Amino acid sequence: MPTRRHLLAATAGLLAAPVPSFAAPARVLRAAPGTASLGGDLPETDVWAYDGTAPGPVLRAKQGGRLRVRFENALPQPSSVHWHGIRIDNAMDGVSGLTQPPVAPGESFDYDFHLPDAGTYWYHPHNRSWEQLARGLSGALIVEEADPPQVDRDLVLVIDDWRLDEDGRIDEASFGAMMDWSHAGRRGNWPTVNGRYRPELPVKRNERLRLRLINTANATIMALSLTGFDGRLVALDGQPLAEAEPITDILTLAPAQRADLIVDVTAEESARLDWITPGADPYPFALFPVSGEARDEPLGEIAPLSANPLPTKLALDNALRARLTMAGGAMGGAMDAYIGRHPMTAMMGNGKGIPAGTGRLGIRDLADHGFAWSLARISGMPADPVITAKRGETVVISMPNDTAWPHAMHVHGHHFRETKGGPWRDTILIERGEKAEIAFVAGNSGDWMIHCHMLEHQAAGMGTWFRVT
Ligand SMILES: [Cu+2]
Repeated sequence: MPTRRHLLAATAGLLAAPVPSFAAPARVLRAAPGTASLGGDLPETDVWAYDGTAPGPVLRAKQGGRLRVRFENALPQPSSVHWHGIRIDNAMDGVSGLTQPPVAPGESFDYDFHLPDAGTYWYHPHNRSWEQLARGLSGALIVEEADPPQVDRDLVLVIDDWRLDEDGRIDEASFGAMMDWSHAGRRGNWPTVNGRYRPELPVKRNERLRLRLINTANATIMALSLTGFDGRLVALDGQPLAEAEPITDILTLAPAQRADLIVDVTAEESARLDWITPGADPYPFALFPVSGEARDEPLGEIAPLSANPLPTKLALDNALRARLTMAGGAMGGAMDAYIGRHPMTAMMGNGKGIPAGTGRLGIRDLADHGFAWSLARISGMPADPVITAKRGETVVISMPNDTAWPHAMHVHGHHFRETKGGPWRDTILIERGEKAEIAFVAGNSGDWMIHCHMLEHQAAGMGTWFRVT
């Protein structure tokens, strides 16, 4: 029987020993109702925030290291945190109802995962995402290279659009509106960069910047244009491009997509980031007033970033193949589908009740239950995975978009490329009537979602899952 003296001695010994690194305390990330200054002439807006800010804090970690975060839920709803784009342990993917139970109000969950890839990622809730993101919950996750490119400053630009009512409050009346769910999703009327309407971000002439653009909007496809900068596009969705490419006149970012640019400030007075909409003048998202000079001449050539250790050998000939046809939505013609029977389906739909074990339903019946879209003729999460792959196996998924709307399809835990070539991505925009065929190597074992990142589309049925064994 140990005595009190023994215990004291043992404790003293522990305190004297060096603290092992795995015992380092996790960073706390607390989601709670709060307020935010969204800029312009708005009064403070009631939002839901991580650590009191919307967007949440920029989390930074080193490639090859671990991220340990204790998520505390002080929201009035269950929630969970998804680490978008990270090739992650499945148990840490943060999908409520699939990889973990939702974290109840007042509860917490410890996330602890390895970071294999450098790049620009982000985090957001994966329970009632369509409401929780629209209320302000999202933030940037930056994984730093061991050999970062030479820049003067690294600027994270979280691009969002809020839907506010006439009093400048978050428009709650339209949460769950079928008009959004079956059309383009919830589009906003208050564009912000880093949570502020048209912020002014001072720069110096000939300053070299790394710009990390992240589209955290619920549903808006951002067509962006930069003026007064000269540089290169170096990464998409966190993954370095093989070559540093010229920046196109319009840079399109679908919801959840990211772009890393390395640019030199060439403007004399002010550079800008504009939002381009057809038939309208460019709309300034952010202004970059120039004061002073970083150097006489811009720095030289911009080199590509070092590649991440992705599994890039795609065995297309022996691949496991699946077809996920997108159907439904307004103006999409007739659709019929089975309602999925996975427990998560209940969290996706608008809560009007899911009939158990339903047969095939027409679009009117689907709409009655909060569904408007299907993948492979199922609305919501199927009871069984759509694909079961062995770890290391190449998977090819063909995704024809048979709807009248574009969709931004996101694969969890994996980066993929189109079989016709192109960059590695974790989210791909597929226009109406188009078809994408993507390929990736099945990575970590577990259950992974594939869904539209237009969050109203996901909620209204455009989400499914696959298993890696
Ligand atoms: Cu969609």
